[in-house]
Amino acid sequence: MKKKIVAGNWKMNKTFKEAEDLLFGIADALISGRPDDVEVVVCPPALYLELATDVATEHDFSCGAQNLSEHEAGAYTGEISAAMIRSTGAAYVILGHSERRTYYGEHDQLIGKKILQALRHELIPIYCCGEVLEEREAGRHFQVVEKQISDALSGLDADAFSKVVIAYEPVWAIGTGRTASPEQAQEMHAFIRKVLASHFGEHAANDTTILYGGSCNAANARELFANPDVDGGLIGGASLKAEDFVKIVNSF
Ligand code: 3PY
Repeated sequence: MKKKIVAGNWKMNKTFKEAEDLLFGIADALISGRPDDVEVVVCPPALYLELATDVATEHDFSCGAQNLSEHEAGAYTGEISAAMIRSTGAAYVILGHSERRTYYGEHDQLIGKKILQALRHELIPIYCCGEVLEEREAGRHFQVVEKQISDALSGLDADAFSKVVIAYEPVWAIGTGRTASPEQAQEMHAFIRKVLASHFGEHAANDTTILYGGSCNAANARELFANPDVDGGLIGGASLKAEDFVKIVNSF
């Protein structure tokens, strides 16, 4: 079932004390008002997940991790498993973010394995896809996103796919202050829905939550979220200030 979601991707930011302040800041700001039909998800560094899920449970929001291992358990120094993440009470995990693709060489076959691992442990994957600037300028953005989706998701059956959330994040809009225009976002989201329909059927595609990510902030969220195929946002920098983040939540 399609939901509206606003998810904050904190990336590698905040010390423990700062994380605590931000979590309580978000909780307080949400108390002052929020739409009933928007799920709020906070994705801090994994180290703070247990703290975050404690605050989230009391204040009616959810938490997610930013990555997980494709392995179940064992000798993988530095890795964090899906079972560990789930055991903190987290419900979501961001997978395939362009920073993981660019800096850690993650590709869609690996991301596909991570998606399966998340689903095995009842975590909802937020699968990120999106083209780089040269691909958009060369007019290949639809082709690129279609291939990413096919490579990472087409192995899922309809039931498994029904749990996946998609985030379209044009790489040229991440950390650059440049945002896709509402028209560009809508055009790509509608295209993604068409690709999903060809793999999983029209009904499943219409039920899929597709978020926009890439310099989405309190000033542009309303225009982006007004589009029929934009079901919310995956928020980077603007999720690091409680007031801005909750303004985005209230942009629906
Ligand atoms: C951004 O907005 O910068 C993001 O990468 C969100 O994931």
